[in-house]
Amino acid sequence: MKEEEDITRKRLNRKTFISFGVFTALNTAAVLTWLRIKNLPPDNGLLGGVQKPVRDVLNLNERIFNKTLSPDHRAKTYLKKEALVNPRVNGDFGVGNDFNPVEWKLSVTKASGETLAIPLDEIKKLRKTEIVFDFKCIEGWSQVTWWAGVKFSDFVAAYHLDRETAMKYVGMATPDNEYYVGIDMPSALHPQTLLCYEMNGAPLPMEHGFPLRLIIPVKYGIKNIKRIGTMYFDNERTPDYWFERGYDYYSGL
Ligand SMILES: Nc1nc2c(c(=O)[nH]1)N[C@H]1C(S)=C(S)[C@@H](COP(=O)(O)O)O[C@H]1N2
Ligand SMILES: [Mo]
Repeated sequence: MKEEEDITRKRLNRKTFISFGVFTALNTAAVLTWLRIKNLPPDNGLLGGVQKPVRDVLNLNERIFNKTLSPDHRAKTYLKKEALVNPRVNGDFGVGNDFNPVEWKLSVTKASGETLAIPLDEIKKLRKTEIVFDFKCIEGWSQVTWWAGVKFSDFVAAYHLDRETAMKYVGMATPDNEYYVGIDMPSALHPQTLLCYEMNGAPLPMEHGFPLRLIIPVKYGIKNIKRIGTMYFDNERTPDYWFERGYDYYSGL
């Protein structure tokens, strides 16, 4: 009995020793690689002030996330009967109960500083567009869903927001400012981008962003802000909730 225990202990010791050795070797390799990258001269020209291996990874990210957007780059569409009847709800920042639907108006800050307050009825009078597409969340799930509203491009045309759309970015925030997105203007003006007030042929449910949300099929779910309260324009990137938490600003598909 005693002898067996001894043998087991020796085996264990040997295993621990090997594991520790491998662990140390891997760590040393990682630290050496890091030191090598850190000590490379950052190039302030082409590489934008970071070392080459770091820039390579950033470039790869950009290639993946920021495909040049052209109006012919369309998200695939589906038939209405393919849409989910009860799509899942994800993300409730700025979509809480402390909200008075009766008082809601879309607030649009113009380039002049003047603010428009547009009721939902007025938005519903504009040409209605529907889309069924595969809504993709960055968490790794997607679902085919059916939405309707006014194209962002029709909306800005109806309200003569040309000085505004000549700027590079549009920002949208929930009425309580808890959630906010920044959208590059080409993506906002894309023909599939909607200011949406209906899901599955019925008014937008509260948890999906009543009364008005953004549906922007060329971007991940994070950019599809629910319950828009305010809209504003800028030549600099407007604030973005998930960008501030490390996600890609464009989050394009
Ligand atoms: N106001 C607001 N809009 C939001 C979010 C949020 O937390 N708050 N989450 C986003 C994320 S991550 C996703 S995937 C979609 C989900 O939309 P759904 O709940 O209608 O399926 O909403 C987006 N818009
Ligand atoms: Mo998401």
